[in-house]
Amino acid sequence: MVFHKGASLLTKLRSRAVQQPGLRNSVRWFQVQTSSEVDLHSQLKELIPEQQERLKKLRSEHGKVQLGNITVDMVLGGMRGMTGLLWETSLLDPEEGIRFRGLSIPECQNLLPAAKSGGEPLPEGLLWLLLTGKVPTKEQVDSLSKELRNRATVPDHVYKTIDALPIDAHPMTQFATGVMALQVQSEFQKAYEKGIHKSKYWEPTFEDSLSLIAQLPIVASYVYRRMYKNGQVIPMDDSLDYGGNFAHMLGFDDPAMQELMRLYVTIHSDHEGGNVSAHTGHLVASALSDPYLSFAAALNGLAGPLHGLANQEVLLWIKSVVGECGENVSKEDLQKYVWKTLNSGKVVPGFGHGVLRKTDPRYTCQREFALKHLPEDPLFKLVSNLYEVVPPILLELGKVKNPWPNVDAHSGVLLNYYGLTEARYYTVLFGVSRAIGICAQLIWDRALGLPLERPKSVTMEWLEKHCKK
Ligand code: NMX
Ligand code: MLT
Repeated sequence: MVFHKGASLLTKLRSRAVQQPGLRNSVRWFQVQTSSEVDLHSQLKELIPEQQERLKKLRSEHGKVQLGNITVDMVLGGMRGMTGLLWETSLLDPEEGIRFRGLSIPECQNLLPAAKSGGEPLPEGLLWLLLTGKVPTKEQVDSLSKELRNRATVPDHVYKTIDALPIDAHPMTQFATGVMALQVQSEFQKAYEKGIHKSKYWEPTFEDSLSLIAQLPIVASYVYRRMYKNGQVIPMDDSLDYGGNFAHMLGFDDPAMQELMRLYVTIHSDHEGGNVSAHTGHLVASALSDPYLSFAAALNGLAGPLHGLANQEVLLWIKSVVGECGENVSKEDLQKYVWKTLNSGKVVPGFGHGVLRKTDPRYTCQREFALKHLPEDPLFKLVSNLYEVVPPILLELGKVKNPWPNVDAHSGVLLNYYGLTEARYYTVLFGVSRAIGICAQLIWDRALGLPLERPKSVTMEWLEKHCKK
């Protein structure tokens, strides 16, 4: 049975695209599959030559067009606002939030195939969309689910490598170590050692990427079960899709938790190219490091508290609020707690963003999920109160560019509600999800022959002299 909720939305989008040329560009890639005959690999093979031509034309016709000025502030300020990367799979608008190949999160929820009627999108469908720019049919998604299950065998040495770490090593350390151990199976590395022609790089990159994506939930759930469930591992269920299986292997069989996992993986998958994890993956891969090496590097960036670890920090912070003020904390006491955090030189986790200037739509869709499934949960109510209390305080500080909540402000209370209470583990879930975006772009990096990334750096002395001229 095919669950395509979005037929009418699709018609609306198409007619809007015809009326508005700007929108037409943003949905340039957007198509719905009409046939399920071709597999993902064959589709990519078909798409690559036309995209290579497109890039060639862009370069030859517009290579010298300026995209803005680089200021000293940008160089000293973490390159904020500096356009410097090509990233095809998604684009972030500061006001609207993320679009995956032109589709917003609500559009993905409407258009991508689901496990059940009216349900959350299947992450495999998003992977297909990111790779091809086309909304897949349910049959195509099912066949990709099956392919991922077929690739989901983790070599024994990976478990042994993880087991060599202390049991209380941070879950992200255990997870990234597991990914490094997976690297020994890299097809790209083998092909490179044999002297593969550069025009073929994308093929072993595709192989490695799919195997990596397939095996990550197994490694991740191994870490979880090792740390928190006495090492009792749960095998994969062949009747389940990617997100459902991940929840199952972690030990959660509530259908609502499986739906949450599908949504979670989908919305955390990609956030254009400049965020720390995506950028790191892209940078490392630009040296022709294989997908395992590149993704392990990305994970190490994700493990930082200003990036992916913020989801852990948020739940720990919320629990510290409850510890000090109780579950039914008043807004006045919440305000005091926020000020106490700020006055002790810490950030309020889950608020602010390097690009976004409005509430993150990934926060909004998690809020909608909570309103539907857990409206009475005390921690959800606390998160809702924080939405009112924190932004005015951050604005009062006078330096915060975006006082609104980001994706991490909400994810923890949803997971906690379904029993996944171990906050230190949360960034691993983000990591499994982020592989989908990073690997999809990485395949295109190789297909388009993108070069080694090597920006110029300067010293303070150089800047001082330059500015005096
Ligand atoms: N709480 C307190 N101070 C903040 C916050 C916050 N939530 N957000 C920004 N600021 C401060 C920031 O530390 C900086 O202070 P200073 O000049 O003293 O160094 C000042 O405001 C200006 O920063 P912005 O330009 O607004 O933000 P920037 O682009 O540098 O950083 C974040 C973006 C996301 C790192 C920052 O907002 C932050 O630290 N947020 C809390 C951590 C968080 O939620 N991270 C997750 C981001 C999403 N993700 O998943 O990766
Ligand atoms: C992400 O999802 O990567 C974060 O929101 C951080 C970012 O986009 O910079």
